[in-house]
Amino acid sequence: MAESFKYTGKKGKGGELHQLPSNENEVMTTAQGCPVSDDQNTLSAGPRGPALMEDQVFREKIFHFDHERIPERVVHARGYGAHGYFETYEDLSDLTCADIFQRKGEKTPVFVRFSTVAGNKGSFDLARDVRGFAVKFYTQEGNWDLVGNNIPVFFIQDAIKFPDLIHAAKPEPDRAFPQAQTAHDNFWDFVSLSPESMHMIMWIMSDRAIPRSFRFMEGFGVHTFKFVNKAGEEKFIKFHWKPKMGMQSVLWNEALKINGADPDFHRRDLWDSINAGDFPEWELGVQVFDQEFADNFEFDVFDATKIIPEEDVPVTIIGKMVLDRVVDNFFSETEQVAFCTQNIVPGIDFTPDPLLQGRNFSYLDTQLKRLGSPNFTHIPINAPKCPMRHFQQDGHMAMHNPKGRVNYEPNSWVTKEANPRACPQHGFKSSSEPMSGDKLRYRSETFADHYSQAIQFYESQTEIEKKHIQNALTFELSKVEHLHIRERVVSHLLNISDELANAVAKGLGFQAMPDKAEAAMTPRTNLKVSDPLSILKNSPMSFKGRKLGILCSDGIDESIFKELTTALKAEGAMFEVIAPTVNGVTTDKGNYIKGDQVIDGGPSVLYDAVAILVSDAGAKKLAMVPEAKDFVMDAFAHKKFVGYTASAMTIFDEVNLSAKMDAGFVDLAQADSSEFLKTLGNLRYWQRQP
Ligand code: HDE
Repeated sequence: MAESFKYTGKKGKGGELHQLPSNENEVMTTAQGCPVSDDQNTLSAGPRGPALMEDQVFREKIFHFDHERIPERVVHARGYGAHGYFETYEDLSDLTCADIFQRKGEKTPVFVRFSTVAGNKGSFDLARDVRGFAVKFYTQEGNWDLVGNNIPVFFIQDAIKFPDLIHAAKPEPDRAFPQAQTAHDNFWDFVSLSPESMHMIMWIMSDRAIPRSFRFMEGFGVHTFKFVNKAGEEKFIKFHWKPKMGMQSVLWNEALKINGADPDFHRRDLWDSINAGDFPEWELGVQVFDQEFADNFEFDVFDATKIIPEEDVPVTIIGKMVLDRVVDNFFSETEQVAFCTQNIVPGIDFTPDPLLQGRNFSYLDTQLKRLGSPNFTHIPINAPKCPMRHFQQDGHMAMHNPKGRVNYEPNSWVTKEANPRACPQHGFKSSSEPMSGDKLRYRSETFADHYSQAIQFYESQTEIEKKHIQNALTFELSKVEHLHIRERVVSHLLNISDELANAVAKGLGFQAMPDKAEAAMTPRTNLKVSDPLSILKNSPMSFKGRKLGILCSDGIDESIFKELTTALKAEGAMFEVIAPTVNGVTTDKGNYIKGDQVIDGGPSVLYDAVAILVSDAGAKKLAMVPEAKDFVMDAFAHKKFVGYTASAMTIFDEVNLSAKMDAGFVDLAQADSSEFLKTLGNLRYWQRQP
């Protein structure tokens, strides 16, 4: 900004300026660059007269504001993004010629957007829902978008059913509720009439659908893709993201309460951890298999309602992704980022999976609607970071057009600008596949097995996780008004597990069990249990990256507080001080500890575990505060570990917990902090049954 534009601090004619005069401020301008003298008072005819049309500053400001919104995404509207990099572990040139996988140790910039599916942009983070896990790799041979989810299968097998699925899942059209949840008639009506969704139903009724954080969830490319090497040799690929810190989910009752206490729980978690320098990491793994495996596998590898168990084809880790930078501006980056499944690069290719084929149309199409111009690739977050040379031109908001006289091909000009030419050696080539068949609307018979992998998923869970699936189904169906829909769902469950069907039928108070749904193919009951399908069988055993809520009062034991918080920091864990006032508390040594939350602002559902560090006098006061009592009772009910000192017993007495104290309660005056942290690594005291 030129020196002459420095703010002068003079009063505008119409009234007071709201900015403090300062030589530091740059002069505000209109979007056309014209310096503005007063942007708080409209030009008017006299101090109390009507506004004047002439006021171009007013008109420009309001005009722009009126046009601030763009259509939210038709699905995955609520999301949160971050920047980072992908590091290639090994040269994979024997498998693929994708440039990103050629050089060990190379780092490629990425942008990631996590999302929920059904809720609108302003909905809450802990909806029971699939999470989108979309990664844009800015490779040296173009942008590669791996637009995946945190669940490796999908509801439907053919993209033409997608509008029906989403209509059924979103709020019902007459009443416009419920928001961000599938617990209503239309959803369960649709899925119970689409048995292909039963495997996915097991996943979304499991704890995968209520992750503790984006940082603690897996991601999947879902479809089978292809890797192609320089020699044109192909392998089939399934992509997996494995969180370095392991998986973790919340309990359903916690989710309900978190949504009230902090609807931004997941986005805040990502923002906070990146800003704290605790950068989330995932490793990228691939399952690699060939045509022979595909021909002999029990299911069709192009059917997106099926997984390939890791026991059959192990996941080979090929690199890692680190998210190390939050966005500068949510709208410019997270909202405007445009993922397209069609964005692949030489060395990666599609397969005929009918869901993937349909997606390749939908994503490009939807970006035009959302971003308003075919030039959405000119928006910095979408622009490749490698050179681009083509003859596409003009259109709304074109930021760069081909230079010079030539904008067509073939041409015989020899200028540099006229030179981009398709290159058979280096350009993207679709892998060649023989095709034949009649033009018809097919659903392949190889897609007909709808229950076998649902059984495998259910049987692979621990008893605790099975119970959660039973409870989730009971909860969801209890919100369904029509008995015949509830019954139809249970009739499918009978094909998956009698135990599950009985538990849900009992939970719903059924008088009689419906008949088993007719299966297009007899379900296989011989699929082996697969441990990677369970979250709890793969627990991280560490408190790193997790958060302890420390409920404090004035007069607390400073040495215990210091020892505990030093150990937490050393572990790479976070903590917050929850105090009677946000100003904080004074310790027994007269020192001051800053508060992070007041008691009703920091309920225990926001933390992975809690500590109650109070003085005798503090405990007496807190025992009378309903929110402090909820803090302790919820922590207990949610099977959290509770660190405490003797004074806390006054609060435990008040909420009738003293007699129920179990090994999940750790006396911090007895155990040292490293022992407590080791215990916290178990994340929950599952043995505590209600
Ligand atoms: Fe999407 N999906 N989808 N989807 N999807 C969109 O594209 C669609 C599917 C996924 O953070 C939309 O830009 C169809 C599977 C993610 O910006 C839209 C079908 C998987 C995101 C669309 C599917 C996904 C989207 C809406 C059935 C996991 C958010 C806005 C064939 C592998 C990306 C947009 C972001 C978004 C269409 C099914 C993942 C309309 C037609 C399967 C993570 O184009």
